Amino acid sequence: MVRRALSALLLTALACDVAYAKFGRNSFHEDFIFGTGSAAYQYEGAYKEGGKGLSVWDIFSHIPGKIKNNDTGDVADDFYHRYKEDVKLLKDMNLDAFRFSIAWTRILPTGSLSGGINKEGVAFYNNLINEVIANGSRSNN
Ligand SMILES: *[C@@H]1O[C@H](CO)[C@@H](O)[C@H](O)[C@H]1NC(C)=O
Ligand SMILES: CC(=O)N[C@H]1CO[C@H](CO)[C@@H](O)[C@@H]1O
Repeated sequence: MVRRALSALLLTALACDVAYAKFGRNSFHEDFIFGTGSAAYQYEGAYKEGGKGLSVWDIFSHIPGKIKNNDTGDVADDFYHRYKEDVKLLKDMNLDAFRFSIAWTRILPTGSLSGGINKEGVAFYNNLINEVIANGSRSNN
C-alpha cells in the first residue's frame, strides 16, 4: 500500500518535472515583461543620510515596543549604498524591468515644497534610473 502510494507520488513528481521543463520564458508572449520591484522603506536604508527627512515609519518604528523585535528600516537592504550591485543582479537574472518607489522624504525632507527640494535625493534616483537603463532594463516607478 505504502509502496503503491510512493510509486504514484514518484510518477506525479516526474510528470510535474516534465511539465516544468516545458514551462519557461518561451511560454510567455515575446512582449511579456519580466521584472522585479522594491519599496523604498523596506529596501533603501540610509534613513538619515543624503539629506533625507524622517518619514512616519522612521519615527514610528523607533518607538520601543511598536514593532516586533524593535526592528526598523534604518539599514534595510542597504539599497541606497548598494544599488549598483542590485542592478547587476537584475541583469544577471536577465530581467527586463525594475519597479521601485520613491521615498518622498528624500525629495522633500520637510514634507513640503516650501521646505526645499533635496538635490542629493533627486540625484540618487537619477543615478539609479541611469544605472538601470545602462544595464539594459526599463525602470518604472
Ligand atoms: C523592545 O523595546 C522595549 C522597550 O525598550 C523592550 O522592553 C523590549 O525588550 C525590546 N524588545 C526586543 C525584542 O528587544
Ligand atoms: C553589469 C553591467 O553591465 N553593469 C554596468 C551598469 O551600468 C554602469 C554604467 O552606469 C556600468 O559601469 C556597468 O558596467
